[in-house]
Parts: sequence; structure tokens; C-alpha cells
Amino acid sequence: MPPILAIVGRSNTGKSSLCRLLAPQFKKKIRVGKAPGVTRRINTYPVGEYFIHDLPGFGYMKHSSKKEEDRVKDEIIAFLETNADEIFLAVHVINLEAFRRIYEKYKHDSVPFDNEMLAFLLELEIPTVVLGNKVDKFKHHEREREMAFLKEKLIETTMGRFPPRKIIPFSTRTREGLDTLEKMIEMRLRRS
Ligand SMILES: Nc1nc2c(ncn2[C@@H]2O[C@H](COP(=O)(O)OP(=O)(O)OP(=O)(O)O)[C@@H](O)[C@H]2O)c(=O)[nH]1
Ligand SMILES: [Mg+2]
Repeated sequence: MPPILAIVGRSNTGKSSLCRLLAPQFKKKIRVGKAPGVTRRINTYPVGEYFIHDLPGFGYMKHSSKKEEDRVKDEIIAFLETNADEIFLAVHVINLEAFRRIYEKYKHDSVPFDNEMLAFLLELEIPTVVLGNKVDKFKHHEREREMAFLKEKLIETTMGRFPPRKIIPFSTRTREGLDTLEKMIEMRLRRS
């Protein structure tokens, strides 16, 4: 099996948009959209020596039932468990603009999805990088504040096991962070 680059994250964070940047030859086939829940199945794109797997988003999806959301979540978990050894890098895409609001909404009832997902990837020992995506939506001082909040909360739930240098500001729109990500992909690929 060729090595896998897995793109994971909540719905509407920019996973498929990222996929378009990493696999431009498939751009026309990759659907992106405004409403959460565009990608419903795992899509695979061969790019040279590895495969990109664009996963559906977990959490809220427009026009779907709780049952469908749970099915998608189960599918993502099963995919990660089954392929943990082949995944040379998981790219966990977080919408920086929505992270604080979602974190505050869920923290009283349970562990917010993003925190749970990162802990799960660590448990499976899958090398992971986190993208704080959509930074183009912020003014400079706001993005520093939101990035610091994101890092603080992810480090908290993973009890310091996830290094903050692997949480990078990103924008699929301006391509900020793309060079850094591509270097990480190259480096991990060499090691796998
Ligand atoms: N401003 C801004 N918008 C973005 C960025 N990345 C993605 N978007 C927008 O966010 C929306 C969702 O993008 P998708 O790439 O479809 O997100 P997804 O994570 O694949 O969504 P699902 O398949 O529903 O899980 C689209 O309207 C994109 O244009 C970004 O870096 N900046
Ligand atoms: Mg998608």
C-alpha cells in the first residue's frame, strides 16, 4: 500500500480546498462549498508516490440527520484505525475563525471534537500537523490571539504531548503556510 496523507477535521474547515492545493491535477473533481457537509465519503487522489485521502468532516453537517453524522464519524474512526500504519501524516484542519466559539459551546458537556480528534491521532501514533485555517479572515493582532488560544487548548487536552510548533497558521485562500506544510510532507515521506 502506498503511504497515505490523511486530511481530517470538522465540516467546513477547508479540507477539500487544501486538497485542491496539494493535488491541483484533480481540482475539477474536488468539490468545495459554503455549507458544512459537502464531502460525504472518503475521496482518494494518487499524487506521485503517495495517496491523499480527503475525509468528510465530522460534527455538524447541513441537511443531514444525527444518524448520518454518527455514521460519518464512525467511518472516519474506522479509517484511521485500519490505516494507522500507512498514514505517514495526518493534516488536521481547524477553522480558526470558529474554533473559540465551538470550543466554548462544547467544553461543559464533553471534550470538543477537535480536541478529541487530536488526542485520538496521538493515541494511534499517527504523525500529525494542525492547520489553523482561514487566517486571512483576521487582522494581525486578532490572529495572534486566536492562534495562541488554539495552541493553549490543544496542548491542554493532549497534556503537552503535542508540540505547539506543529500547529501552524494557514490559509488555502492566500496559500499562507503552504510552503511549510509541503516541507513537512516531504520530510515525513522520506522517513516513512
Ligand atoms: N476565507 C477563507 N475561506 C476558506 C479557506 N479555506 C476554505 N474556505 C472556504 O470554506 C468553505 C468550506 O471549504 P471546503 O474546502 O469545502 O471545506 P471542507 O472541510 O472540505 O468541508 P466538508 O467537506 O463539508 O467537511 C468554502 O466556502 C471555502 O471557500 C480559507 O483559507 N480562507
Ligand atoms: Mg470537503
